[in-house]
Amino acid sequence: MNKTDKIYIAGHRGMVGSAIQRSLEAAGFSNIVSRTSRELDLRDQQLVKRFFDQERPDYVFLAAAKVGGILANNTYRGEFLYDNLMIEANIIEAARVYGVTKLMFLGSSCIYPKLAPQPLTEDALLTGPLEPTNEPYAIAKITGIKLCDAYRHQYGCDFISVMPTNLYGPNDNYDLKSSHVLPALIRKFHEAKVNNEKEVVMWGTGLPKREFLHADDLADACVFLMREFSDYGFVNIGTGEDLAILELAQTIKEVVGYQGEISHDMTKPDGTPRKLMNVGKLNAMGWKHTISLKSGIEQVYASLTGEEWY
Ligand code: GFB
Repeated sequence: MNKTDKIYIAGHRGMVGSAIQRSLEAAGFSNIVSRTSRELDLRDQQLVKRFFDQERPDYVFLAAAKVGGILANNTYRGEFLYDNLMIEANIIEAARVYGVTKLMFLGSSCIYPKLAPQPLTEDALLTGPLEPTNEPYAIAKITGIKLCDAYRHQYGCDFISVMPTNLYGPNDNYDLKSSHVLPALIRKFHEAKVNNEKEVVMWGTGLPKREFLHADDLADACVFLMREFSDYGFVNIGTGEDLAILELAQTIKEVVGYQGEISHDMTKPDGTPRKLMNVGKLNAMGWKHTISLKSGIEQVYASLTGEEWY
């Protein structure tokens, strides 16, 4: 990737896309194109083709997706499957037709079988049944990986895939119905502190374990892999460390400075018991995360002043 190459970031307003944009700009890349979802509906094949015809990007970061936490995934199952299939198929096909030099497709750690051996190595893909709460999203993301591999095989396209673990960072979603656990708990603890509430209700048992990566670390890894990785399959991106959701809640409680109790809403699902990434492949290539979970949460909490709900 040269500094003047034209780079299209699909999903530049989201947490991941905006982090990739910051990372590229900091590294001196100045020819970045993007469109909001209002300007370009990525589910519309004709519009996507027209955009690629006009802009002719050299590189594509495919970070646009319909995303959400466990409840949103489980509720809007049709949208999570259809929207994500359309977005990735339209962009990957247009990238082929309009001769994109290299494309990176971003997936998710939920592509792995629910009970795959931990930590999850890349070869565990398609070795068992998926976690039911996010099966539609996972199937769409698995299809994206397979599309990149099939296009590499049939057409020689340099299209690669990466699988990030659970993410957090600037531009996260704080809507309590659709968000992931980390932003949801930041909001819940903050509001409980401000309103002097006696308890914060978290979902499920708190026993499932999750790994969390700051979006800035993810973006750095994506730019690194765009340069260093060109092959079939994909590369896990994570920290290689996880903790129980209850431990996460206690960490956030401490950062926020909330003094009350934590209780559990057992009507909400736990989801997959554990999804810890094996990041051996990425580490062996020379990349490691730099932002610890505690300092990342402190950083996010300190910069929430602009958030509407805050
Ligand atoms: O982050 P999360 O929504 O998604 O939930 P997943 C992780 C765990 O935190 C679950 C618990 O066990 C939740 O029950 N949890 C506790 C909460 N309190 C809360 C809360 O207030 N809000 C939320 N949202 N969770 C998603 C997948 O799975 O992760 C997606 O559905 C994607 O497909 C994404 O892979 C990264 O980690 O379970």
